[in-house]
Amino acid sequence: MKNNDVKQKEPIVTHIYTADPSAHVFEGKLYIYPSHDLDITMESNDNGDQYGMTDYHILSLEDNNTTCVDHGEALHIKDVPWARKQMWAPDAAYKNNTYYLYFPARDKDGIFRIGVATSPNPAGPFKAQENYIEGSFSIDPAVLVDDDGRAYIYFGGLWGGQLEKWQTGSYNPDGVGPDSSAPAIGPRVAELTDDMLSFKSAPQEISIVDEDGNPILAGDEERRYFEGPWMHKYNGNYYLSYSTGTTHYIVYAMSKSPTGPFVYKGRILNPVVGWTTHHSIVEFEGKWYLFYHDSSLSGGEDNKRCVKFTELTYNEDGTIRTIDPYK
Ligand code: FUB
Repeated sequence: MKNNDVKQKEPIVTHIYTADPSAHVFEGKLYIYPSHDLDITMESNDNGDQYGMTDYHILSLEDNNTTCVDHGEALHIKDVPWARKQMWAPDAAYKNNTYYLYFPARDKDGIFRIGVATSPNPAGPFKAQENYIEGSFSIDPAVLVDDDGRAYIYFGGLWGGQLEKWQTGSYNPDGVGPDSSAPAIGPRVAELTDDMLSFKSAPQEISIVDEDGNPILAGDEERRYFEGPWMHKYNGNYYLSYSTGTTHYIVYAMSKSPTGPFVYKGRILNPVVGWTTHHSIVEFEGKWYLFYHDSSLSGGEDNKRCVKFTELTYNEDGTIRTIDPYK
């Protein structure tokens, strides 16, 4: 792979703004499923109104030294019957000889839901289901198809992602986060049905604890879950990695089970230029890579980001070495 030897990592594409990269190896290539940031200047707010995305473009990298291919528009919001605005961070999965694109958007009532679209090709175009996944809410879906064929979807994000509003199991527009001394809100996980289009049962909250088994608290902003979950497996362990939002780290926790509880382990990526940080982790041709974004391409505008990647390495005990994006 190129880019690994340069200190200032380069964006994988510069003709469009991209963010929230979910990387997978499909058909021997690296496919990247990012958000497609609009080329507009917007003031940032805590509700995320500056992220007004309307479509997805899928990117691919063949191997060493190939340029990244933009496969064009794979899905537009006008072709998603239930969605009104803000197509945020997507993910993709392969099963049943079909590619599935999972994506969040606000529905007609302004509530974030998660939809799914299908295609025979990893680069799309994708055809959306008529309605969002029943029982879905919030943002940032990430799907793991486990070695036994069972598939799990992880999701959830605070603030604009509305996760605070779902603590009772139904939508409370006035819902706020817990006190700083109470356990933090966890991401959600649901097993997917065999056709990958529905939840098998109601989503469960994932517990993230410290090395002593105590829950990470809401006030522990350097470790608590904020948004952008990713799940990968290495040497039989499950790694849940995520953004800490307000403190701008990508951190991770480990478990022997895909549904946890997960034990907090440490930082993967130090803060990048721009408010958000969002990543994925993938193995390709015997090496592990971290895909992430920053706002360097736009000179620091939060809503105009660019996807980058770098190599990720493990220590002997399976812990991950922290990456500084600019060293
Ligand atoms: O791209 C919009 C939102 O910003 C994503 O859903 C979050 O994870 C953050 O990156």
